[in-house]
Amino acid sequence: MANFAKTTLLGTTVGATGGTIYSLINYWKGKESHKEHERTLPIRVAQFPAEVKITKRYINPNDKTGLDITLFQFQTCPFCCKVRAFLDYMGISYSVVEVDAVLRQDIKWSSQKKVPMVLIKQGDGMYVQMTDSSAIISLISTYLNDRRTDIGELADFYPTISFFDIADKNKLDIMNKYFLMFQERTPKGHTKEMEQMERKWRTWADQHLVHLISPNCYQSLDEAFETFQWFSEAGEWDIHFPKWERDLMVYVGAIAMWMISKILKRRHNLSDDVRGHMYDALNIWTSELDKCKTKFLGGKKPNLGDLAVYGILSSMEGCQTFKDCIEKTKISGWYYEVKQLVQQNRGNLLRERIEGQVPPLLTNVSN
Ligand SMILES: N[C@@H](CCC(=O)N[C@@H](CS)C(=O)NCC(=O)O)C(=O)O
Repeated sequence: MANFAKTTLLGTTVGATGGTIYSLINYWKGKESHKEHERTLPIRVAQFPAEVKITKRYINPNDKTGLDITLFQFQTCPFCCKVRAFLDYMGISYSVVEVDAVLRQDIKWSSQKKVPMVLIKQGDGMYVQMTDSSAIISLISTYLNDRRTDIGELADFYPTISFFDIADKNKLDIMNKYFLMFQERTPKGHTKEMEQMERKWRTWADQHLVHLISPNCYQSLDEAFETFQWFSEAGEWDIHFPKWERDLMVYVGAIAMWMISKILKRRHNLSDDVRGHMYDALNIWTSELDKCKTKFLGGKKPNLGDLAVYGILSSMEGCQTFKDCIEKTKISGWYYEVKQLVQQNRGNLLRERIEGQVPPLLTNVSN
């Protein structure tokens, strides 16, 4: 009995001491780790990944930017639609790699697993790899404003930083992603207020509007299947993927997204009336446009705020949610005006499926 008491006491003491030491180590490690905010510059890739298949290109004969951009995307991902809306509106030529959302073979070479992702050729022939739709748009906009600095050099204005969020989770984000780096060359007529307004709505599009898409478009299993049928159509999956892969993407994707949308709905504190939240958001946007008393947020022409909201909404154009929004809100006038400009400025579509080395972007190619 005495032995048993001794052993118990010893066990408890060792356990308690071990536990305390462990907690203290974690406490100090945690404290220290909060000081470690890594800052990493965008990745450079020496050669275009040989195994990647270019699915199509948009070639604009009027594009004088000299940029060589490859966009890795899912056709109907809202963030990818945002990048395309921007590139198209700006009349920039680019190549597209349509990534299989389930198997993702075309981004296997990359340590970054999210789309949109771009590879942009730098002056030294290497490719700078950028992720995050807003960072991509800010980087290219910065370059369009001042083409004297190489795009590779400008990319270093957008490093990835690690930080701890309010739930003490270690997160990564891209610094300055809503900022255009005008340096000493601010465009004529550009004001601080305009910049702040543009940034505010770009942020709203990323932090609020986009989070309403999944809970709406995958609200029920029926709606999720209908949405994935639209993805298959819009992404031309019948051209790019064999039937088994297409079916896998539609069935696995629809069921997975239907389940994930429930988690997203809770995460973003949405009630069961998910359509109501979407209508409210669009009413906030159209009231802002009314307040501006101009056609677009950017005045006579769309700015990056208009293009962000348009791009995100365009991702669900074939879905029931979109049809309901057109019917139940005042979004359609502004939406179709932006769409017309985006389509009118877009380069000519050149379909191809090239394996291996990518030839340079061609110019003067017509449909
Ligand atoms: N903040 C990023 C979000 C990108 C993002 O979440 N993309 C999704 C597709 S819509 C993705 O790649 N998800 C795959 C994954 O998280 O592994 C951006 O603006 O580009």
